[in-house]
Amino acid sequence: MVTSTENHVTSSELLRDAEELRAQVHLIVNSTYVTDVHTHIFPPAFKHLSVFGIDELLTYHYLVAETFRSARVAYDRFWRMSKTEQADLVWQTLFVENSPVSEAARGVVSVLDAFGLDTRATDLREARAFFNSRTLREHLDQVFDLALVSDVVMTNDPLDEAEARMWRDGIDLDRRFRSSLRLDRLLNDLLNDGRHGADVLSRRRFLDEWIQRTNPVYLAASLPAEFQFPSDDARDRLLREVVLPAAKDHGLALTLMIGARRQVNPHLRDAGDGVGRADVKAIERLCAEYLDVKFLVTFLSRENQHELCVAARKFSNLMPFGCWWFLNNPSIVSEITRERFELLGPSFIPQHSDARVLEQLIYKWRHARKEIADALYDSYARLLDSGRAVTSEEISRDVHRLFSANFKTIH
Ligand code: FIX
Ligand code: ZN
Repeated sequence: MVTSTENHVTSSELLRDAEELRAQVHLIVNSTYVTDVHTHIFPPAFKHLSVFGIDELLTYHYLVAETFRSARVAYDRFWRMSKTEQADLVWQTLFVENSPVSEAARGVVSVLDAFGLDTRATDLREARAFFNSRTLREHLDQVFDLALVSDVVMTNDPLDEAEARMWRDGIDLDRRFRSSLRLDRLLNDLLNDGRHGADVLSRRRFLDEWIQRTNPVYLAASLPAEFQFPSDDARDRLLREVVLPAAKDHGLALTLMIGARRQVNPHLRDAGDGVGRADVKAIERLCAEYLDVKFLVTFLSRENQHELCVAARKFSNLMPFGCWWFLNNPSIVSEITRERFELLGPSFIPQHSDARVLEQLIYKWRHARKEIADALYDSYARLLDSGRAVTSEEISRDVHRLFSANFKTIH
């Protein structure tokens, strides 16, 4: 907890001056460690799954999609290139020939700047030399410190053979990395493979075995925009007969990420997914029927955000989290976070990074903290106008709740 600050405000002093209030909010938001509740990063023990450095940062699928909008390169030619060649093309296209003003491009600038590297370099020599000189373990510690991240939740797929093998062989897990079991293949791919409703018992056994092996903080799935509950399909049956009973029996929350339209343009590979507006009523029905299961929910469509807040007011087993993927832009993060404060007070999880490359933790959290601090300041300033000042102790309590305590309530 922050007890005093540069301008010598004591923790219990009422903050009646707007500028002092703003300074305190920014100071506290920018010094409180966060639990990152959904990422795709892995510790070094996961070998090739643990990725970092400039080539990985530049070949992030967000930037690949943007590169195709400006570079004259055919899909198959791009995919035949080595990672180094792809990174060179992305840098040349988005950072040399254009100003990197998109959120994903600015993110790379923020990372380079955090390490004191030239953000206007005309090639990647300096950046490559720097990242190659790092030992992964030290680098990992520094990235977590720079991002003020205490721990992260990985996305663990028991149906990915390479990852499953590592778990079976035994992994000495860095305690900052928590696991979550991702059930997309179990829930979605089955719909297409003709084995409708097949084998509920063996799937439950499989899930129990992996829950035991990986000790996850939650079970998770992403669902298409068309997701309905209830529904007369195999997914509904698997949810009711396998996933929800397993969540209940093991005391695990279910995280649902709804609204990705997979492979709208398959030529773009990982960058080829789009967005669709989903039906929030499906989540209301799920929460109403399974009051003893906790649900962490995020929607990809901006149009679903207000309804998600309203649903969360009705169901205390529903925890909205994050501004996912195409929503993770300052203007939209600002809008959603303000809407959530107004409808839910501090009872939500404002952001997750979705980082795929280690150093993305730095920019995703720095950028998010700015929007969260601005939105929180405005909430307190309105409160002040209405006749109630807050103390820095209360700000610390609220930020701690947003950044880690709300997540702890679900596991
Ligand atoms: O389904 C997910 O967890 C998505 O976040 C990813 O698959 C997506 O590709 C992504 O990286 C979004 O940020
Ligand atoms: Zn993700």
